[in-house]
Amino acid sequence: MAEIAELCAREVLDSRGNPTVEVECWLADGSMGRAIVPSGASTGELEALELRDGDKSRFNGKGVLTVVNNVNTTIRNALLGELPFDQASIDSILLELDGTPNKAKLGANAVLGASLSVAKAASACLGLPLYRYLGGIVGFNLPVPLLNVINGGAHATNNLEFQEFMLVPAGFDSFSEALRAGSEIYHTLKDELIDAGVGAGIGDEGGFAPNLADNTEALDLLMKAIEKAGYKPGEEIYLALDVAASQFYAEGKYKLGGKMLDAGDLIDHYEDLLGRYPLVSVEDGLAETDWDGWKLLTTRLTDRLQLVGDDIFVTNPEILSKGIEQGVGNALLVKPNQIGSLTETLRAILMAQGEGYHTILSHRSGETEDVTIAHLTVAVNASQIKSGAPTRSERVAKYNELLRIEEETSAPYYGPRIFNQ
Ligand code: 2PG
Ligand code: MG
Repeated sequence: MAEIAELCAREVLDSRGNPTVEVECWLADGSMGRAIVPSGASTGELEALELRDGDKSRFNGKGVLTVVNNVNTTIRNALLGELPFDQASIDSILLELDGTPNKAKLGANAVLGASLSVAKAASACLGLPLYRYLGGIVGFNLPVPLLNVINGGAHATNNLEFQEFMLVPAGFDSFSEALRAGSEIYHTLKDELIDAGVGAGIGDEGGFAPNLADNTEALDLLMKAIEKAGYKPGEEIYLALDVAASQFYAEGKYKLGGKMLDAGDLIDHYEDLLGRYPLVSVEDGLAETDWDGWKLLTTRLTDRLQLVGDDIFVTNPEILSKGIEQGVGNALLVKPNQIGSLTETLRAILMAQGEGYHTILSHRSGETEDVTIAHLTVAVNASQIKSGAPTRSERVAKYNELLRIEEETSAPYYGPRIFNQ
């Protein structure tokens, strides 16, 4: 029997140099699963609680020794002797143990680390890659990568309000060709930024963080780089934004380019951008508390744009179901650490897909070498993955894992089938 024989955690560093938790689950047969939990910067208000020590003498208060201790004592005691193969029952033990609606007692980072490490140990024990263990023979598509090549907002110290400007290489026959195009355009963009004298330093997700006149200049630079690299915008390469609008929203107004806009003005702006650029996706186009604005945005643009809910849904099945009922958005951004367990993450994904919402597995701005989201993407047939720029190992690790899966499975690329092509 391969029951859980040991569960242990340690404090490690994420890509921003902040501490985070790594959990190992060991089974009686010697199989091991290891998971590292990422961390966001532009977090949704209703995300499950990321527990930190608050002890200013270590890591500026960001240490996670309490979380490590919670895994090594309370969670370990509850899971020792359990079989790892029924993920739903493992996660319900964890949820009961925590007992709060937002995992405030043990910390969502403790619960998720444990949850994922058990799933990985189970897959190792069966000799299956994680995507196969979780997806069975049903998970077999390779996602379109959303490559964040210009960073702004909370992920950079430049002047761009929009957080992410992404390349969407959907018009290719394979994931590897799409990724190659993304990489080539990234390097062309770098030359362009140097030539323009606007700086080619990078932000948290590996994209460039130039100071530009406004957000539209970033889109113009992308268009130029796509063409200069020899690709066709609107045919091979599309554009996507994560506006992260909650970050510049206060008292019912959006502060953009020195102007105070209401939701309707901002929707007009997106409509204008749609006419000028091959824009296919806008994430968090309005603030997470602006539900009326979101309804208007969806009514007006749902036929022409993928409208992705990140901060507004926080991968929470209950909030998503409210969103579906009220006609909010048409796509779900999926971040396992927003909700804090694998089972709840899968529930949110299945709910979204059942309602015809696209699903996009996502990294966090503070990432690690952990590649779980690449496997999850394939397991659930998500049409897209968002893992930052095609540079920096914590970002590229996910794309590289998808290259391996592509080679292993000859899985078809989602590209040509999305965005109504
Ligand atoms: C987002 C994410 C990832 P963060 O807003 O979509 O790009 O950022 O992890 O900072 O919330
Ligand atoms: Mg986002």
